[in-house]
Amino acid sequence: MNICLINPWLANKEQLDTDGFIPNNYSHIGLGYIKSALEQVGHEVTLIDMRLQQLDKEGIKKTISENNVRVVGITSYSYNLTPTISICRFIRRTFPEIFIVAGGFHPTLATNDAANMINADCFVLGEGEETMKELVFAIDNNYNWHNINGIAYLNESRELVVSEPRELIPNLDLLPFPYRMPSLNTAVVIPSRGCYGKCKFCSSNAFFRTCTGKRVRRRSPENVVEEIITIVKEHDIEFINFYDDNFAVSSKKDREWFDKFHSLLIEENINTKICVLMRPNEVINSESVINKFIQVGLRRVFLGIESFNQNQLDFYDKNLTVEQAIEAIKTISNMNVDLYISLVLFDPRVTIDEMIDNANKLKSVRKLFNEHFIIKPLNWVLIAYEGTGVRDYVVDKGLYTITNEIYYNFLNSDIQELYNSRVKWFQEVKMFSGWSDWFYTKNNCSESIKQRLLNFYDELFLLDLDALLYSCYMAKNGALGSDIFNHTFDKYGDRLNHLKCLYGKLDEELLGYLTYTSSTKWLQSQNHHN
Ligand code: B12
Ligand SMILES: C[S@@+](CC[C@H](N)C(=O)[O-])C[C@H]1O[C@@H](n2cnc3c(N)ncnc32)[C@H](O)[C@@H]1O
Ligand code: SF4
Repeated sequence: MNICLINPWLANKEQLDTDGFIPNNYSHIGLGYIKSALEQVGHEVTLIDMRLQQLDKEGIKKTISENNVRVVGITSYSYNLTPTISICRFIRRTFPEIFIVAGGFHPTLATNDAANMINADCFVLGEGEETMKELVFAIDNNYNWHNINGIAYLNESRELVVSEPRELIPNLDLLPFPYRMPSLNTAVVIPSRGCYGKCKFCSSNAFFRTCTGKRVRRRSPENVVEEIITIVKEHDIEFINFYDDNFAVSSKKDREWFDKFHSLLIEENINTKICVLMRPNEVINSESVINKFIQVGLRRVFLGIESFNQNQLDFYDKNLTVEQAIEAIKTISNMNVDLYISLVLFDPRVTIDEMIDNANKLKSVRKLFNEHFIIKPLNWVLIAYEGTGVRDYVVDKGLYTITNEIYYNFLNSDIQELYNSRVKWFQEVKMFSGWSDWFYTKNNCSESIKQRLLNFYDELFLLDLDALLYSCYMAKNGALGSDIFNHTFDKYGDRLNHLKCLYGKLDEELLGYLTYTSSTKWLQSQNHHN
């Protein structure tokens, strides 16, 4: 049967251009897995990545018409629900006979909402490889598909029906390698699925908990290395992003896994640059493993630090102390590997004193700045995704402004005023978020530009924190958002203008080096080619 899988466009073009650290060049691996699984049992599958291919609805229409498609599968996140709704509506109108399936994080975690908003015949919950194969088999043979595990649909009375949960795939080695679109110079590999963490804000934690079966599953080192070899041979790849939720190295079992993986990389003489995501606690006492990894290509570690305030960490159920967080940062920044940390400033219940504590500690962390470790500031707000504990908290406290929105009011009115002022401040500094990928850039630019960039980031970080602390004290004294912003701007406007000037000069000199720019160039060449 002919099937078309779609990764929708983002909410708007501005989001695409200001994704900050996110290069716009990843092929959607979740859909890549579904495509390979369906092809393995003989189906013809076309994958449309609207973002990567810069395709609009007409592009979808053309692909569906040319390929005689009977089933469309669309992936849906909470952050791009609006385009998902609009694309499904368009497909329904243009091709009423096509069976539409929606899967991914939003249908899994907000099934009722997804079913009522997205015009699809069936929603796949949890991991989709097996469910989609069974669904397509049933449709192909005119069998009843309503009893398949891991799905939901609206019945004739528009009531939501949810079938038995689908078990998580126990042995990931049995899956065929995911299809990947040719993309610039970066590939995503998923060596494991699931995480032992219980973070209250985390959709991934919530997603895997909706399913039955073992949550954390790691592919064998042999299987991961075989995929890497395939990627390196078939695609012109410079970076490989390991998107495990947590690349674990701390337990005895993890270290045995790593030793095998390490020896295979050496045996196969693989030379690539690898980035991993890790919980900070994994790093502590793991220097020797990480150093070994650096020898075979580890180039960047991403740590979810979240906050330097213990109350915030505790509210998130991060199971981490501030001391551990700082130790993890120190450990990595002393190594020959780049460090990226993820932070949250605002959450539904944060107080001004906690915010001040967090900002002051952040400022002290700046002392660790070096070419491996810089922090890009700007606005970090905890999002209350459906299915998470933070969402439950927000609902419980009646903090929602609009139903089905991920945004909320803050419990504390001074934080609300501070936030309102920061939204305006962000308008002033958001131009800087276009600096896509320092870690990539610095390896490609001259020593003098590198130094100027480092100074620029340092000044930007300090300015943002000084402005934040100043705003916090005003909010603590009961000032309103617009006053907080105006006074902060009066005080820091000159420093901001100085940075804008620096930015303008660096921007011109750096055009050739940014991944952001090169991926834009690549997209243009693809369009030209088409
Ligand atoms: C890689 C990744 C990225 C990459 C690439 C994203 C991409 N679209 O490919 C980058 C770095 C670009 C990225 C960015 C962001 N991400 Co991200 N990212 C991930 C990560 C770590 C892995 C995704 C992945 O490849 N998983 C492995 C594959 C196999 O799983 P999958 O894609 O979910 O697909 C499976 C099932 O969901 C299902 N399925 C999915 N779609 C469909 C469709 C059909 C038809 C069917 C049948 C089944 C099905 O079957 C698949 C196979 O089993 C996840 C966390 C996670 N554990 O998944 C977060 C995650 C998806 N990201 C998230 C977020 C919030 C973001 C950002 C908004 C972060 C930010 N603040 O900027 C941005 C937005 C990106 C953008 N603007 O497009 C959230 C989404 C929350 C939500 N509820 O929607 C997640 C869950 C992280 C989290 N802990 O909350 N991300
Ligand atoms: C893959 S984790 C980082 C690595 C590792 N799993 C960890 O938690 O330390 C993803 C990061 O995205 C951020 N994040 C996840 N869910 C979020 C949400 N709902 N709102 C804001 N940021 C979020 C958090 O900072 C989190 O650390
Ligand atoms: S450790 Fe990271 S991936 Fe795991 S639950 Fe917490 S935020 Fe999510």
